[in-house]
Amino acid sequence: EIPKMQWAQVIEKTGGPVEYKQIPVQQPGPDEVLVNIKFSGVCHTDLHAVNGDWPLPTKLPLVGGHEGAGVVVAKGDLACDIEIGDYAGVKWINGSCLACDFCQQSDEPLCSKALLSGYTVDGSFQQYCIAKAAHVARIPKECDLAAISPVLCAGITVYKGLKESGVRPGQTVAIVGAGGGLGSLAQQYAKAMGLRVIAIDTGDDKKKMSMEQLGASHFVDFAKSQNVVKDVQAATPDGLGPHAVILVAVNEKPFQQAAEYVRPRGTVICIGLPAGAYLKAPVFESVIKMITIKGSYVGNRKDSSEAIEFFRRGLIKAPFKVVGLSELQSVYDLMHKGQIAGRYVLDTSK
Ligand code: 8ID
Ligand code: ZN
Ligand code: ZN
Repeated sequence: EIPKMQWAQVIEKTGGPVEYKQIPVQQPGPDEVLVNIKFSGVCHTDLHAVNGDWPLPTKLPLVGGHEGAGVVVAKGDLACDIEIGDYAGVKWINGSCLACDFCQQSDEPLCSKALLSGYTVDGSFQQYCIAKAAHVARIPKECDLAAISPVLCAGITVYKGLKESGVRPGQTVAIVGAGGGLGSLAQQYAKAMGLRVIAIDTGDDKKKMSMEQLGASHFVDFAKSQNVVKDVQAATPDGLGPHAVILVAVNEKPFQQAAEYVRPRGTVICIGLPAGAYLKAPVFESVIKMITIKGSYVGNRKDSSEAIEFFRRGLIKAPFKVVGLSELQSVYDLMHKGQIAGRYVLDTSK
C-alpha cells in the first residue's frame, strides 16, 4: 500500500535550511519506477546543493539526496527488466536521453539532458523517490541496504576514478580527502584492486580509521605535516611518488599540490568539487614528468553495476553511522566542519 503523503527533507531556497515535513508521493511516468527509499547516504554534493556553491542551479523547492537504497513499489508500463519488490538504488544520474553521442557510447554522465537526483530532480531524502527505470541501480537481494547506500554515489565515483587513473595492481595511489565519504570508499576499492594506499587527510579519527580499518599503508596528516609533498613521496617504496592521485577533498590547495608529488608518468584524477576552485600545476614539471591531469565524474550504468558487485562480494567495508532522516541538518553541520570520518546514512523511517 503506497501512502498519499510521506516524510521528506525539503529546501525552499538556496542556502537552506532543510525542513523535515510531509509532502505528496508522486506517481511514476511510463519509463520510471517509484522506489521506497529505506536508507540514503549523505554526500558532500548534497551540501553544495543546499549552499548553491556551484555554477549550476538546482530545482527549487528541492528534495536532495542521491545515495538512495530501497525497494521498487510501482513502475510505468515501459519499465522492463525491473520488478516490483526488487531492490534498487537511486543514484546521481537519475536519467539520461540514451540517444545522444555520449549516451550511445555509455558516457551517460556527459549527456546534456541528464537528470541529476537531488539537484535537478527530487532525490532520495524522502520515503518514495522516482527514477528512470533504465538508470536505477540494480541491487542484489542479499545486500544490506544501509551499508550499500554510500556505494551508490561515493563507491561508483571512486571506482570509476581509480579505473580512469589507469593504475595497476601493486602500484601506489594517494587518496586526498581519504577520511571522508568518497575517500573511505576509495581506500577500500583501491585495496580490493591490489593497490598500495597513501591516505591524506587530518585528525586522529581519520588516521585510525584509515590505518586500522580501511587498509592504508601510510597516513599523511596535511594539517600537521611540515611538507606534504615530501611526506607523500617518502611514503612510496622508492621515494618517487604515487602512480596516481585521487583528489576527493573539498579544498582548492591539494588540487594545486598533487602534480608536485605524483610520480613521473603519473595521473592526477580530480573528483572533489570545491566551490570556485582552480586547478594549477607548474608547466615545466608537468611536461618533463609527463603528467596526466583528468577529471572524473560519477560513472555509467556498467561502472555502477561493477562497483555494486565489489560490494556484494564483501570486498567493500567502509564505516558508516545511521541516523534518522529527520536529523539531516545535524549531519550537514558536522560535514561543514569536516568532522565526519566515513559516511552518514539516513534511515527514512525516523
Ligand atoms: O563525480 C564526481 N566528481 C563527484 C561525485 C561525488 C562527490 C564529486 N563529488 C565531490 C563532492 O561534491 C565533494 O566536493 O567530492 C567531494 C567530496 O565528497 P565527500 O567525500 O562526500 O566529502 P566529505 O565526506 O566531506 O570528505 C571530504 C574530506 O576532505 C578532507 C576533509 O577532512 C574530509 O575528510 N580534506 C579537506 I576539506 N581538505 C583537505 C586537504 N587539504 C582534505 N584532505 C586532504 N587534504
Ligand atoms: Zn554524491
Ligand atoms: Zn544523452
